[in-house]
Amino acid sequence: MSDEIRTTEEMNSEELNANFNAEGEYGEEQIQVLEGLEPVRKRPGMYIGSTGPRGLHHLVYEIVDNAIDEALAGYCTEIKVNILPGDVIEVDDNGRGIPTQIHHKEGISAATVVYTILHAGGKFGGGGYKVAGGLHGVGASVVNALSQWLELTVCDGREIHFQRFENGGHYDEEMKVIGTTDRTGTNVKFKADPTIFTETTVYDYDILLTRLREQAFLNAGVRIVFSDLRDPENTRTEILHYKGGIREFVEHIHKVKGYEPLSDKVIYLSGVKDDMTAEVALMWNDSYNEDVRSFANNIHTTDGGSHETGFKNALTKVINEYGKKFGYIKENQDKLIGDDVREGITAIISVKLTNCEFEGQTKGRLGNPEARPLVEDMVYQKLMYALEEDPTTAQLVMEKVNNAQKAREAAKKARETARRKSAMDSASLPGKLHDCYDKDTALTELYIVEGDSAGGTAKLGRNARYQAILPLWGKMLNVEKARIDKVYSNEKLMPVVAALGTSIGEDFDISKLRYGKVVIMSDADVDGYHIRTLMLTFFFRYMRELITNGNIYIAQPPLFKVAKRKGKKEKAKYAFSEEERDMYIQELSAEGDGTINVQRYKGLGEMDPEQLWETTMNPETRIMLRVNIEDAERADEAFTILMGDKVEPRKEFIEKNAVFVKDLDI
Ligand code: 1YM
Repeated sequence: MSDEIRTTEEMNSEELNANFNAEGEYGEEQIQVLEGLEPVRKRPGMYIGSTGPRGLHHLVYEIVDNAIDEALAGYCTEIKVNILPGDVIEVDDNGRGIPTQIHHKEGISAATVVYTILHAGGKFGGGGYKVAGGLHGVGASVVNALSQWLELTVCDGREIHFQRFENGGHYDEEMKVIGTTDRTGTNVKFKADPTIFTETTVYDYDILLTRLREQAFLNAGVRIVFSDLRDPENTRTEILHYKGGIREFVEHIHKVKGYEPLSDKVIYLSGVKDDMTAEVALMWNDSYNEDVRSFANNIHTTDGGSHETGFKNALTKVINEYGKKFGYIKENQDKLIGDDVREGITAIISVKLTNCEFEGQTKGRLGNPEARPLVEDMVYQKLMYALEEDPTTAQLVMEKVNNAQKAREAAKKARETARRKSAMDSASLPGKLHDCYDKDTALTELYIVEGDSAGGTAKLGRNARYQAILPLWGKMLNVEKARIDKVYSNEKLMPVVAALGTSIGEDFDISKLRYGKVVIMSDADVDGYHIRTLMLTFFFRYMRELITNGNIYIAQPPLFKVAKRKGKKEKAKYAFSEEERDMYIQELSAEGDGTINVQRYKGLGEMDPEQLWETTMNPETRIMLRVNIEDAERADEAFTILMGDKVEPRKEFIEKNAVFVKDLDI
């Protein structure tokens, strides 16, 4: 039997039970089960991507995915997700309950198998189709493997079955009946293992909320009730239930970002082909920003892929054809390009396939070639019809895309002028750039620093061989309100563009990048946060590949210096959080007498060059955050709200993020 332990992906529940009802060596079986999870604990990164905050939150998604599958199969109407005190997660559904049938003599329950054998967490085929199944196809057993403890309770309409696992899926007792019930469903409680998630086991409410809301939009009708019950004095609950599915997703994005839509109705298109389905929802607004988000089997494909390509191709084609047919595009006018037709668009593309293939370094791109014609044909056939049905909206759209084309042509002229002035030429590097000597991008780093004073400190503190410093000065352009033609003449952004050497937008060329790492080094205060958001937004919109390619970093200067002075000797420690500060105060106090002095750094300029080097710039000792596309997306959203025209979303954002923006003068 031991050789027969195959991935359970292909088995259905009956088959699984049959397997375990067979006569066999169940004692041995159990040992195998325990060994089965060892690889996960040895290399957690291979199963959940990282053991940082992302991996931590991923555990929740894995369990929720199983409940969502049950909802999609038509058996479950409500999913509860709670963060309990101590950062314990509880997920509860009212589905059929994971099968618990056990072997009549010894007894290993099917549910135990799901939670203790690698790869046993996904759907087991057999009716319905496999939609969830997180990033690397990991499942419930992976969560168990990475938990300090996990409790599984299954109600089958008659009995309550319970089992507790500890230290990564080990158990002393089999699943047992602990009571009777007339309800059905599955309940899972777990605590992430702090010896695995060494950075943190504290969940971020907003990260979970965003993801759960996204799942509720993508699976229309599923009701998710999400609560943060960690602090009894301060609990929060959110009911996520959207009958309109991705249509409501588009409306939600507009509301959050404070965009004024061009029409009052979201355009919704859907289609089915073989065993694949595609849905698209879209709407234009008064901004210049494109927000196209694509999903495959409920997984966000941050780098797009075949489904997104299909959508974009069809959209450009339909808008051009509609424009010609109804006289909005003149005979001698150039064709509208993708950027023109997508200016100010918000769109969600969601496909469901039986077998998704994710490609690229971060597995963020859908590879399946069949998804392109699926979406392309559907959008091509149905969007034309939708526009013809609503000529008022179509007219507004055509005016908008025509304006976008004009602006693009104006930008091209501005760019050519700028080129002539050779401001874009890397031969004329910005005057304030303190370049490094090395040219090898495997080594070189550019620090973008706000203000001359901090720039001066960084210049003295750096290793001039491979670290370049670019101080920013002047008034920052509000990129939100500006079209790209203004970016080309902005005195604050142009030096960044010139120093990087890559150019921007359509002309962007990563092979010209002059530094391997581009580090935003700003103060740990409100202004610093503002500048960081702004720089990230700029990179996100005009040099996105720098982010997807992993070139953008955020420096982490310390917030406090905790020093003990005894006579002439000083011992100093640098703290990056209040907790760390308090820990060092305790540590240094415990070491005996001397006066302890705590200094709060308000800005980089308060540090001397050696301190800045040691704490923030020295590759041996510094902590740097690499920016991923999700960080950038969040910055982009924050930026849109902070800088947009709408007062209401801005007020809401500021109230929600009061700690960050309390001094911000906007
Ligand atoms: C809180 C997490 O896991 N719910 C859940 C999981 C399953 C079922 C129902 C289920 C599936 C099937 C049949 C089937 C799973 N069962 C299995 C396996 N919520 C949560 N709800 N009966 C019940 O797919 O045929 C894996 S997941 F394999 F045991 F059937």
